[in-house]
Amino acid sequence: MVDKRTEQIKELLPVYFIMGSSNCNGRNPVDVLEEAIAGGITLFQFREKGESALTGKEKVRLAERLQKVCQENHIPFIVNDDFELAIELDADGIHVGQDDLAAVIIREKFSNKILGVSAHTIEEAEQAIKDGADYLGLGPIYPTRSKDDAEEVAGTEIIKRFRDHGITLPIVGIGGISPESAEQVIQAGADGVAVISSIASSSDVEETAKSFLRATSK
Ligand code: 3NM
Repeated sequence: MVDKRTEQIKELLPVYFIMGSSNCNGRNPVDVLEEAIAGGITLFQFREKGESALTGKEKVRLAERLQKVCQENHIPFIVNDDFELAIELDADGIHVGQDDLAAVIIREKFSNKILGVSAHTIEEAEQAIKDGADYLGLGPIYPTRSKDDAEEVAGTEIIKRFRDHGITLPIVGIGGISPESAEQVIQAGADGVAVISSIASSSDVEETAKSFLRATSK
């Protein structure tokens, strides 16, 4: 039986937009987020990474502005990796990778918030499930330029493999996903797609977000 929390998480995942200031082609991230929300994104993650990433007070200030936009539009606000920031802002959730603070510790301190974990192997996925993850991020599905230390391209097969193994936790595919490829990711067994560049650097952010929504709701 699928529980209510799992169903609620699945509903948030179809078009999971991720970005920070360095992903927006010099545009104001607040404007980009507003346009993405107008196009129908279902969840947002603040991921301030890379060489030109903001730090300290500037990072917090941007996070607060983006969180406010999310709150006004009833889109949950997830923080990538930075547990202190997630606590400080009382974010709706946190997403961690395998090299970040252990999911089990976060779940202990962040008991009723959304917890996402990136996994690349069945073992990592099973550990994340034990630790109390709400969803798994699997990738990179396709080649990506948005993550310097990305693993080898896994293809949509990774999603099929995890589902065939009996993993029922909600899954988002991530890495190089476009509106054209999103449907394949869903067909492989994902509940949604997590996207940075295709939306953040689109010349028409709202229309691109709409295309993702159409592709994932087929
Ligand atoms: N994590 P884009 S790939 C943040 O494989 C991230 O775990 C990945 O950005 C993983 O949509 C990735 O621009 C980057 O390819 C996704």
